[in-house]
Amino acid sequence: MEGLAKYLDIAPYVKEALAQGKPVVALESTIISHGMPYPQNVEMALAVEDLVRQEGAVPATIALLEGKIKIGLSRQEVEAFAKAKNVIKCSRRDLPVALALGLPGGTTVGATMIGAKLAGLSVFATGGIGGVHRGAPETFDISADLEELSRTNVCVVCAGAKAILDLPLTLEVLETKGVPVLGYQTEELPAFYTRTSGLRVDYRMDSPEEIAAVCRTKWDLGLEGGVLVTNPIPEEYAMPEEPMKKAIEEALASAHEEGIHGKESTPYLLAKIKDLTGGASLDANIQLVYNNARLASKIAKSLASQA
Ligand code: PSU
Ligand code: MN
Repeated sequence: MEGLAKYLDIAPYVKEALAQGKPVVALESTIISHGMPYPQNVEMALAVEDLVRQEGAVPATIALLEGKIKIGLSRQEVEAFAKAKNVIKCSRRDLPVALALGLPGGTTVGATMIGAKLAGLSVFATGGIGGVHRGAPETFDISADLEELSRTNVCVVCAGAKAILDLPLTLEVLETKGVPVLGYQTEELPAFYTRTSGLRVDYRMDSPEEIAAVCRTKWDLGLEGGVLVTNPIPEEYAMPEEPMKKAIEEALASAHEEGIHGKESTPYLLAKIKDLTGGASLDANIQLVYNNARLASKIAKSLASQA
């Protein structure tokens, strides 16, 4: 086998869906390996796939297994992956290493976009994208997710950038990189655990069809890069603002004290915030992923119907 085919393993059910022009929704795997503890991670990963199916689309969880970018994991693969201890968190720079050495890899938003594009999928649901970290003017910690959004043609549905980030700076970088930030039924950028941030999105969209039309138009024009859809967490699952702010501040302070940096930052902060909120932030995180998967399925259906 040569070239790309050597590294890409598309599950037969995904291939079939693509051949028949059915809507497919890509799902990431760093959220499984590094974003949530076991066993909630496996419960979330399987439930989100069921939700996509219920919406009439086909789910394709993407991860690196045995030297291949696997597009569409089986139930057994999801279960084994969720329990594995030696998984590498992979963004663009890690992909060639994990694949060449045959190491298991969780794909971040950025790396999942790469996998999705290679397989021909254009819609992807996650929790929250990475962005510009607080203190980035000194640390230069800006998520590779933003770079990927600027170059890879995938529609990413998220609940906003994670509230642990510097949201105004994240929006500035997205603007510079030409990534439209769309608010689903909102003018305000959602902040992951909460529905509000005090910041505006670029454009409000009221239907999945409008979002699909923006994606199609961007790509028809040959404008490279993604479209970012921000979908607020449902009211009933949103975290209260003030305690959340405090938990985030506290988590950031302990990350600083412990010298956490680079790719460890986001997993550390998510885990710390979970502990500080007595597990409530994890419940919110799971619910916002479900909400995003539902919307992504509708967008994928609209794109597929007009292909
Ligand atoms: N969304 C979640 N939980 C997560 C992530 C997203 O609800 O753990 C992951 C995604 O894989 C995203 C990564 O790409 O966090 C961002 O990591 P970093 O800040 O190091 O780029
Ligand atoms: Mn980073």
